[in-house]
Amino acid sequence: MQDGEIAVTEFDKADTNGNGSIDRNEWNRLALEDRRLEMVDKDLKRNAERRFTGFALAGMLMYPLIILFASMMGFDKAATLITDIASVYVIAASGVVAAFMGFNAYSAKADKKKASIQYDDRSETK
Ligand SMILES: [Ca+2]
Repeated sequence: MQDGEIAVTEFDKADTNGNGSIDRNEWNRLALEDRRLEMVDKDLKRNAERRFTGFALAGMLMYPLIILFASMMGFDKAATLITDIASVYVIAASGVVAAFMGFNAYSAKADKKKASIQYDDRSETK
């Protein structure tokens, strides 16, 4: 850093009026931004989980068709090999789907209780 440059820290960004401390309304702005980022994160996580579970389910449902297709195309060796791992695959994929359903139900209950940083409503006039 050269002379005359001032490093802008995360604290300086949060201290919008520059008085050197985080006031209630500045804190509330931080809390709001935190909640917003939390919601964006959760949304991305839900989408990823849903897509992953969708792929697992689609693979499980298409499995018999893939075996049929392989044997119709004359790949008998491939059909036999796919059939051999079918039992393991179906159990694993249905486990993924069951876990998705279970954790969704669990986290829906848990989310009602928590929020990371609290909104401070003492500065609001009542
Ligand atoms: Ca301030």
